[in-house]
Amino acid sequence: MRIDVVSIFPTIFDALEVSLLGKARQTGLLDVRVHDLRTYTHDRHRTVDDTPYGGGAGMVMKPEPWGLALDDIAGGADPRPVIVFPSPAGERFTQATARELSQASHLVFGCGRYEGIDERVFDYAAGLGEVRLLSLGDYVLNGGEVAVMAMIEAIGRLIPGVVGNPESLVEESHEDGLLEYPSFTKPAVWREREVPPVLLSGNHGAVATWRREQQLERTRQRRPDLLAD
Ligand code: 6GU
Repeated sequence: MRIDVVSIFPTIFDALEVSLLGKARQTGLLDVRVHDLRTYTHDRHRTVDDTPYGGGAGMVMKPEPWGLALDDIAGGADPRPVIVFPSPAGERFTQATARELSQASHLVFGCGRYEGIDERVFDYAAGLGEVRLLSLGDYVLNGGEVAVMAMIEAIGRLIPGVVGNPESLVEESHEDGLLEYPSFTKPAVWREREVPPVLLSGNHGAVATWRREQQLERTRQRRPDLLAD
């Protein structure tokens, strides 16, 4: 999978060089390229923002650098990429979104800062690829960079070969609409706290039943919204 990221803080994405995703880049499973939006400006101050028409607080990202960046990165790309703009005003990014995007061969992430990007950029981008505005949840980050890091990690680990043991992808929170069951390792007693005896019983059926009950109970307590659907 090819991933392009456009940002005014490209070094934030240095963290993608470590851990599983770093390995996937080394082995060629993931081709991540980070672009500094300011390289697509032409003025002496490399300006990427301006005041909003109609007034109001904050600054808006100018369309011209975004147009040049998108032309360079997504223009004429075959197949057409999926172009993601992280935004607290977007659709919710979920495990299902991560699965869907892990099937794409080329993703482009455009990270906005300030009060957002000039709205016309999204319409222009729709001429170059499939545009998605995606939000991590109902809170506000200063910019899209940290959200895009999270999305790349959620998507990247679903690409075949990135996670060594594919079975570890199945029994996880959100894969079956429930939270994950609790996990324990040795020692069997630690600081007076015992591992649930069923896990030491060797009875695989009883273990599976207990884990399912734990998943349901935790989901009911912590995330009743997941059981509503
Ligand atoms: Cl995707 N971007 C920003 N700026 N804030 C967010 C978000 C995204 N998701 C939740 N808050």
